[in-house]
Amino acid sequence: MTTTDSTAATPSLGDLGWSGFFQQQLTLEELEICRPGRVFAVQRTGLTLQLEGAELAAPLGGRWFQLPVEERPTIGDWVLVDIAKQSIHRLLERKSLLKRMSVSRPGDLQLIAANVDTMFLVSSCNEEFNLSRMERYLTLALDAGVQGVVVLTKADLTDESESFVEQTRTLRSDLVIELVNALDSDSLDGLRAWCQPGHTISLLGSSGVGKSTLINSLAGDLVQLTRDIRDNDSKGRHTTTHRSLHLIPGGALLLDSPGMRELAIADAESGVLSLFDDIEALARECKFTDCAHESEPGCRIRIALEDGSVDERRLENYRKLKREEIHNTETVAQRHSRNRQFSKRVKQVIESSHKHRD
Ligand SMILES: Nc1nc2c(ncn2[C@@H]2O[C@H](COP(=O)(O)OP(=O)(O)OP(=O)(O)O)[C@@H](O)[C@H]2O)c(=O)[nH]1
Ligand SMILES: [Mg+2]
Ligand SMILES: [Zn+2]
Repeated sequence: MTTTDSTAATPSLGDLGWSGFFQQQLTLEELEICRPGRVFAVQRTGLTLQLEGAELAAPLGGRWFQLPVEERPTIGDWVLVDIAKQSIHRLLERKSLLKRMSVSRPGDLQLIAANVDTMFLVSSCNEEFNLSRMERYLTLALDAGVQGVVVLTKADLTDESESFVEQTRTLRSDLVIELVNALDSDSLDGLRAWCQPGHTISLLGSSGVGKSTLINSLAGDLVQLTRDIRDNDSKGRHTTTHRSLHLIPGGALLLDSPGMRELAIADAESGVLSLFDDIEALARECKFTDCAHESEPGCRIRIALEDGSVDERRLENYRKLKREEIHNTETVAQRHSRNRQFSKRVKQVIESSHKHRD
């Protein structure tokens, strides 16, 4: 483990997002032997931790990789560092967790970020804009108890920016929407209101929408590489390749991530239920028990569709997300139960080998 003392102004634990929620998890013994550190970057076999007054490169030993994905540290997590042993003592309970189904490991979860307060869901006012995709991100945020804010970038490149705002508003009437030019710092005052000291904000969205550009403009500095301006709208190339956390002047912690191609929601039942609470309420009002709310004449949802109070695209996406959520919740539960059985079996084998030795 290597420690580098920060020469710049040293952030306090509070500046890094520490609060009573984490403090009260420490035992008396841990208070003596450990120091808290926040995960600022995750490498293949180690973590970059920010401690009060020091940065630390901490290796992740093999035992961590035997744990289920959810129990391994991810970016934004708080861990306790055993100072004498110079190793990670344990992971602290999270205030929030953003996760999705893994693209590379089917059936497995992938953690996006931990202890996030606000999600900036970044989308641009051009052909990238997609309401059904935005609903996926909002489901994720609602499920994790994270405040979602929609940031519409590239307002300077279209005459129709208000129409993008209006369309976004159909997702939920109480949605916070910010229309910006990510390159123009003056247009970001609405976003600055969210950038409170110690507040963690995860910027998520497709590649090329301007996440890193926003971070640079909010930080007032070039902290992240952005796509070459001449290459503004090319698809399929990711400029940001690793997740990283940035403490910006003014106090917030901004989390940059590579653009996501696919966002398959995981076991996010409460997220789906709250994003589509109006449709759920209509389903409960439907006079038919056992109604699939598809084509039955007199069905409450069908009536709402016909009188225009429910939008067809939105209803279709609700159905799709609900099916996906039910399927993935089962997959995740099955995997958990397999893991538990496996751990039990390993324990039994170890115990019986000890018995034979005794
Ligand atoms: N005119 C204009 N250009 C923008 C705006 N936002 C981003 N850009 C440009 O769009 C390109 C992509 O921006 P990035 O910040 O690299 O996008 P990103 O979301 O970080 O992309 P990945 O790192 O690949 O996920 C850059 O050339 C930016 O200068 C905007 O609001 N207006
Ligand atoms: Mg980027
Ligand atoms: Zn019905």
